[in-house]
Amino acid sequence: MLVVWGRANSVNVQKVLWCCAEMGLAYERKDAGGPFGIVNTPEYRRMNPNGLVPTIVDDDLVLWESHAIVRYLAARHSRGGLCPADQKARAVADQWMDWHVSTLWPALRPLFLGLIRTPPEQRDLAGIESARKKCAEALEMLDHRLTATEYVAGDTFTMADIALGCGVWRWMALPIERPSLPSAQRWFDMLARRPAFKEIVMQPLS
Ligand SMILES: N[C@@H](CCC(=O)N[C@@H](CS)C(=O)NCC(=O)O)C(=O)O
Repeated sequence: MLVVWGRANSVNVQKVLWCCAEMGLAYERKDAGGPFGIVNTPEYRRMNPNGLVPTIVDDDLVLWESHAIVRYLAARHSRGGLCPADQKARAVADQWMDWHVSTLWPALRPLFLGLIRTPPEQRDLAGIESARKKCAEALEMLDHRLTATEYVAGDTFTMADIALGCGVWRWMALPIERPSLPSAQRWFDMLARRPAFKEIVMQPLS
């Protein structure tokens, strides 16, 4: 059976778990990272030299990097579904997944860490506000995209929605001022009606 290493409150682990749940794919999750440690043991580092989660073990394949994992699982178990069969549609899904890594998450991560993982008296308020503005600018791009299509990569739900949805939930759940982004909100509301998203991703931030 597929094994997923990683604590369930990690944004990157949640992408993998949500992907599996959407496909009805059975897996065993093993806690690692954060308070569970394990990621610095020689055994874990042999699987994932970064010492980060998630890592999956699927028969003889050991794989890390959440988007590589989501792409692999979707291509293997849901070609024509979560992984678009059409090359151009797939390239668009890849594009937005890469954008999450290169643009949205670098802005969102300091906001999340600043507000959720840093005690109030130690917060860098100017840094938090600057990250909030950067996120809002990035999400305006997503909002614009979603004026043209139902979902991120086109008119069907794909792996790109999984990658971005996990980040955008954090934006929605943080105690911050958010600009009105009607198309992104419409898309988020559709995600929020998916049982697996609700169960795996829409959890209190920690
Ligand atoms: N680019 C990697 C980033 C992985 C990452 O930063 N994981 C975080 C959790 S979201 C982690 O392992 N942090 C250390 C820990 O949990 O001990 C991916 O997408 O998988």
